[in-house]
Parts: sequence; C-alpha cells; structure tokens
Amino acid sequence: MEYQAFLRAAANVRPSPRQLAMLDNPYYAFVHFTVNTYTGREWGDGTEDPAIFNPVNLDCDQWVAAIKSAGMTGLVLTAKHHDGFCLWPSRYTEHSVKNSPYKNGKGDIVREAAEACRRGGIRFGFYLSPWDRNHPDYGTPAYNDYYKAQLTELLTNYGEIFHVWFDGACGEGPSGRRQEYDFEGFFDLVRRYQPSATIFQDAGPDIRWIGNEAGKPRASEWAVVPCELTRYAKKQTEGPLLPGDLTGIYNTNEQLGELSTIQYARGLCFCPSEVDMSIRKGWFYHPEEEPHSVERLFHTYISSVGNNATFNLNVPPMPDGRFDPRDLKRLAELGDALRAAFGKPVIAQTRREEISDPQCNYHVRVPASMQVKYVLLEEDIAQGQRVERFMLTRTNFDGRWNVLFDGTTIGRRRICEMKGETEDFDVRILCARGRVENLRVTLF
Ligand code: FUL
Repeated sequence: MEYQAFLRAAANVRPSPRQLAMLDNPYYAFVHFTVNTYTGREWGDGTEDPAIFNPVNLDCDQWVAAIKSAGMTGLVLTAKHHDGFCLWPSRYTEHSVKNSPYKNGKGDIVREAAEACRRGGIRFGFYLSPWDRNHPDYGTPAYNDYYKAQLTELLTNYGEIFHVWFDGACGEGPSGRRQEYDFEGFFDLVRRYQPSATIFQDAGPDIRWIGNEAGKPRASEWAVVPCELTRYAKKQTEGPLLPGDLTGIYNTNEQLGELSTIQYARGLCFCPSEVDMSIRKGWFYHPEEEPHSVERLFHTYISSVGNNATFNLNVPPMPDGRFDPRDLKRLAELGDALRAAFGKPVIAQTRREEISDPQCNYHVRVPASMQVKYVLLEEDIAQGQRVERFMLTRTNFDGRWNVLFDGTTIGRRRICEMKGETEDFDVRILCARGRVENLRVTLF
C-alpha cells in the first residue's frame, strides 16, 4: 500500500453509534461489592460462606446521589467478582445473595442498584467476572454455558444496560484448571439483548483498557489502533503498510496508535480506551484506606476524559451497604472542583487559516475580561481521529511562536491547561492524518 493511501485510510477509521454515545458520556462509576467487603480481601477464593454477606443498611439511592454529586452519569456494578458470589439470585448457582441473611435470602442487589439508577436518572451497567473461583465447571466448556446463562439473566431482567465490563483476568478455578473464555459467544448475547450497550474488554470490541489502574495517560491517546491489539473490534482498513509483526502487542504499550506502530498493523480498528481507577487504593472497601486527594482525582479526570478516554471511577461500599462518609465528601468535592472549572463554557470565536493540506490554524478570540484556565479541543470524531500534533501559540514580535501548550492527539476531547490567558491565541494543527474539519474550541 502506498503511504498516502495508508494515511487516508487511517484518517477515516470511524466509531460506531454506541461508541460515539459512550464518548459523549465519558464519566461513570464502578462499584466493587462482594464477599470481599466482609473478608477484607481483594480477590476472594470462592470458598466464602454466603452467610457473611449482609449489608444491613444497603442504600443504593445514596450511591446514586453520591455518584451524581461528583458529576458522573452512570454506575457499573460488580454483579459477580472472581469469588463467584452473585449479587443477584441467579437460578444457576447457590453461591449468591439468596443464601445470605440479607433480606432473608430474598434480596437482589443488582435490582436495587438498577432501580436506584433509573430513579436518579443515571445509566446502569454491570461487571460479570469470567474468572470464577467457585464454580465446579470452571476450566471446562460447560462453564461457558453457565456464564452465558448468567449473562442472559443480567441482560434480560434489569432494564436497559449501558456498559458491560468483561474482565480479562483468567486464573485457576477450584479444580486447578484455567478457562478458555468464549468471548465471541458472550459478546453475541450482549448484542442480541442490549444492542446499544458498549462492551469493555482488554481487546475491544467497543472500548479497551488503557493499560494501567493509576489513571496514567499516554502522551498520545489514539482511538484508532492495530487490529492485533483489539482482536474483537471490527477491522476497518487493510494492511500492513510495511511487513512486520505486532501479534504480541498489549494495552500497556506506550505507542499503541502512533504511526511508528500502526504502519505494521494488518488493519486498524476504532477502539477508544477507558481509564479505570479506584477512589482508594483497593477496589473493595478496607476501612484503613483513605480516598485519594481531590487534586489527584481532578487530574485523573483531565488525563482521561480530557485525553480522548473515558473515566470509570470506583467507589466501594462499606459492609453495611453504604458509601463511607469520607468518600461521599471526596465525591462532592470532586464535583465542585469540576463544576468550578468547567461549569461555564465559552464557545470560542475562531477564524480558520489554511496553511497547507492538512496544516491549518484556528485564530481564537479571547473575550475581554476572560482569563482562560482551560481550552477544550474536540475533533469531529465521527469522521475519524486525525490530529497527530498541535500547539497553542501566540506569535512574538519577532515572528517566533510562544508555545502555551504543546500536544499530540486531540480525538473526542483534549483539555489543555492554561495559565489564565487573557489575549487571543492560535490553535496550530501541525500534523494530521487527513484534513481536520470542524474542530471545536471551548474556553473555560
Ligand atoms: C481486575 C480485577 O482483578 C480487580 O479485582 C478489579 O476488579 C479490576 C477492575 O479488574 O482485573
């Protein structure tokens, strides 16, 4: 393939409607809750007695109010974690809430959470761990049928689901065997019963893991990545441009979507990334852990939502079923900080100047009396992700650029931190895979 044709193809790799919808609502909560909440562990081993699970003050409306106070628009509940204990009364196992003292075995935490989300006007999704350290069939083909039966229960009994989270973790089950997961079969069920839900898995199809649990972004966060990485996403281009081998590429790679990598890809897929991080050190509740600082969480928002990714922030309920007051406070503080920073958007007046194809400048007017702390840039991602390199500059008296921000990718959103700019500046698109149309510039 010729280089120009390769670039043109890469520039036109496009999201599905469900991916676009996800990127429009990129900030939601994870809720990790299971027997671990009562044992203090992070990974249960599947031998826990369901009798220990008893959230006597469970209040999912409190969860939803707290999640909303932080500005989030969805909740993803761990319906089953690696220990195999189900938060809903699954017909297919006894290892569930139906054998716990909670509501004398008549409780259903998935239902309570889903209904609280509906009442509160946020979206509901779930995590269903493929790795199951309790189920006797784990490690045999029969386990995939069990998993599908459970997945079907969750997809058909709890109303609309916005996000289904498939953990790639694959350890040993009770028999010492590992499982070959039938991910394609699992994903077919999601498509059949909840066609608008996004599917998270390390390897796609709709959204992939960013590669760490610390909220650490890449310098360049591409939603267009090699098909060798996102094996379940739809391949949209042919390749490679150059012969090579990317078969072992993984989410932790720093240069996933960069030209230096993708020219060796056998094809490209659209698959943006999700940042998953817990508000505390652990995913499950441990009373001795403190929530992270509001500064850290705020910066993680900038480096996820503000960096072409989504942000899935975990908040673990306490054994009594409520969120810890320290987390409630932190979520409200985070929401306040985000509203203070981004509550009053000013759509910038811009004038576009063509430099070459595809270089261009957007001259940005800063309104009188405004001090710009953040600049939000948005590509028309529905047409593809194109910008490779940009700068925010002001031109000095001698014609040289005074660089206010130096960046690579933009994608769905790029938030650039500024120092209180009061004068007009330029957004310079220095390098792009194709013509950049309809760049949106918003000032805060
Ligand atoms: C990992 C799991 O092993 C952790 O316990 C947690 O659920 C995290 C979100 O995903 O793979």
